[in-house]
Amino acid sequence: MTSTPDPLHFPPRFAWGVATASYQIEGAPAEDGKGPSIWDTFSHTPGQVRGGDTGDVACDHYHRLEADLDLIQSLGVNAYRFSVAWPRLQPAGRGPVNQQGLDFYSRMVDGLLTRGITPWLTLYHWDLPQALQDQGGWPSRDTALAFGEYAALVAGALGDRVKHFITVNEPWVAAFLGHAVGIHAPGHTDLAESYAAAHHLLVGHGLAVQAVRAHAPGAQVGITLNLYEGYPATDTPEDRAATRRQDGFQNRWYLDPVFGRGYPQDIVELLGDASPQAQGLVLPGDVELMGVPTDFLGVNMYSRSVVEDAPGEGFLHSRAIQPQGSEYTGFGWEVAPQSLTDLMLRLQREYDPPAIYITENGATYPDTVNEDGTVQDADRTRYFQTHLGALEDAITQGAKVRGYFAWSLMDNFEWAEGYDKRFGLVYVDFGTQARTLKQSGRWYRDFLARTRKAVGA
Ligand code: IFM
Repeated sequence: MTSTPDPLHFPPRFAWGVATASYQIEGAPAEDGKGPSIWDTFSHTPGQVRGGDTGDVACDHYHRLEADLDLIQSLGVNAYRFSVAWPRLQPAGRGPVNQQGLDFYSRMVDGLLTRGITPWLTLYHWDLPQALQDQGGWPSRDTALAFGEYAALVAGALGDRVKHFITVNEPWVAAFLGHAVGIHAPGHTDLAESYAAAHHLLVGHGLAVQAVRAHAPGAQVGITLNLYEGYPATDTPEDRAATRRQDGFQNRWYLDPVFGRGYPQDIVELLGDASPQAQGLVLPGDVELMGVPTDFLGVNMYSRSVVEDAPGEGFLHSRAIQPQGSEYTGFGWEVAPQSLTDLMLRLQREYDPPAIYITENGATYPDTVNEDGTVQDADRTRYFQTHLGALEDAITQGAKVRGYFAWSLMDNFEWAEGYDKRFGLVYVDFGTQARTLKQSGRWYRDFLARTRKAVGA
């Protein structure tokens, strides 16, 4: 059973934060020497993003940095997770740093530290330099090598002040939605290509960990995976086996290599010719590189999967279903807080990470601004309450969870859904750029204030 969270049950020095990503909030796509990313290209391709939306302006965060840092501070968080836009630093993906791009993130880091907020820097949240895509993108091993160089550059430039690095955000999304389903940049639809991309994202992760260790000594580094705990639709052996396959596809394909075990053999076999092994992409040393030890596992959790056997459907012969009687968010994702407890306990039991950070958790609902200017997002508020309650349950049962980042600080460019799907604690009027703290934002702020009081901070 999940409950409302008790501040006292979270460990001391817990990271309490909010999260964002560069392309989703910054705007300024061609300013101060920035090069184009695959998301600039993709969003400008007719028919790819709902309503023809692009990230050209987004939350205009690039021009509103100081005010947004004040906004973050007003929530009472002690940590902020953001991502660096690779093409701001290296406009063509390789080569010397673009100083103006670096200055922006340097100002951000200083502004956070001045406000008593710990920066959590994600190196890759999907905005690959277009120049690297033109040379083959993630399906090419060269992109992983370039990513290692970029990671060294960022760690060297900011590692004197940034002590927490996340290498890659959600490789499953970048690889599968970008290269097999085609609804994310670069918009390709080839299963084998998507597994080549996934492999190089994991190799790139390993190279980035090594780069952070070399150039930012003492910093902590890990990867963020989007994980869904799986449950069989019925208790039949067929549905249980299908759930295991789905888990291999979604979770174990990334967890196993990151924890040094290489790829799960059951999924390698199901993939056949599309597997990275069959494509000859797994080079000697790759298993060690992908599994290079990290300091924490970042987990993005939104929902669970309920799975039934479906012979002949896709290479997994399974199907995710939406159980009747459940509650769903505006994305049609089931609200399933108990699965967060189950997921945390399972990760601790099966992989034993040194620490787990929830690097994203949140919900989209169709918000409306009332006549008095308030946004009463009771559903989202309850979502945060119940998920923090579920996290508390996992912690009291032994999961080493050390931080939580709400997704997201503010409404932003939600990828293929454009501005239609709002995830923010803060409502953004995209016409005026006015920011309004929602009910959920007030709840989170007040919960954090109670937490600080409870621990005497
Ligand atoms: O907005 C995204 C984010 O960029 C990555 N994780 C999921 C969020 C909601 O879809």
